[in-house]
Amino acid sequence: MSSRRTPYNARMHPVVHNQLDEAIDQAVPILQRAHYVGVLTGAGVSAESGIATFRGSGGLWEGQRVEDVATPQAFRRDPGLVWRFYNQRRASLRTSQPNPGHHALYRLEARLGSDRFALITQNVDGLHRAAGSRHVLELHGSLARVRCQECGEVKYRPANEDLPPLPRCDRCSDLLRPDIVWFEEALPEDVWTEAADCAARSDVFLVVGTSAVVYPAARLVPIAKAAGAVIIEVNLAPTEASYWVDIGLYGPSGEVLPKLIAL
Ligand code: BJW
Ligand code: ZN
Repeated sequence: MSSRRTPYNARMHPVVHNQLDEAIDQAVPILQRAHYVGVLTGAGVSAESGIATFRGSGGLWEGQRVEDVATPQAFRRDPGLVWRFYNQRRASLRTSQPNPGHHALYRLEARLGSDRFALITQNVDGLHRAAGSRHVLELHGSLARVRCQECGEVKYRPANEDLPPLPRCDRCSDLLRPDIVWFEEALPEDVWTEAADCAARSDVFLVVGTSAVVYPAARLVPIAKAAGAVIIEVNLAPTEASYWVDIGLYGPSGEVLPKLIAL
């Protein structure tokens, strides 16, 4: 067969592919013995659902300066531009479904019980809950909620609902904003505190599909490590978190997680 026809994974990563099977075999018994499993996910876990990641080629921010759309200053300067960006993202969710990676994490929680499992996500797409996961901590907010910039009221507005170009609050008529954590904004304190507690309680901590460059989310990895967790990374390639990682499973999470969790 010519190299043009060889499947991408086999052509680009023949050695890594063999190592992947061995690494999964190593990770499975560790996961089976775990008493408490914490998971940190990022945009990569939703890539196979057709949702763009943030960084790198084809990333959401390749054609868009982050400071033009994902900061409070940007919203003050041009709320119409920011809402156009978020309304496009809400619209793209209408055709997105959870993929086998989301489903595998749901099965892991179902097997352990929600009191022995926490799914901490940086994603705002709602796909973990759509897959059935229950103990989900959304660090960076949700595309399915809006918040009044004046009175702070938060409303659930699912992505299949059209919003006007500049939506307004029913209570005080001021401008609504996406209930998303932008750069330089604090994470919701209760969510962050619970996430840090769960990381510290984990004896296995999975880091899935995140570049681990955004703080404070990335701090959860050393928090779990310092508390004695085995750190397992699932990603296409090593990341900033890899320094802390005990077992690296380098392949698409929609393929790796079902194997890891089925066994
Ligand atoms: C696959 C795959 C497949 C692909 N299978 N894998 C200097 C040092 C430390 C911190 C700072 C600093 N300067 C500024 C800060 C603070 C800042 C920060 O961290 N900046 C860094 C970028 C330097 N953090 C903040 O501002 C936070 N707040 C805060 O710190 O408050 C205190 C404060 C107050 C006042 C002043 C300063 C600080 C808030 C952070 C909020 C981040 N929000 C965003 C945008 C939300 C809006 C939106 O969604 O539109 O959240 S940023 C963006 O990045 C988004 C994501 O949740 C987040 C993480 O990205 P993620 O998920 O890791 O995606 P990618 O694209 O980076 O990576 C994808 C990965 O998947 C890759 O590794 C691929 O290989 C992999 N992949 N396909 C498996 N199939
Ligand atoms: Zn209001």
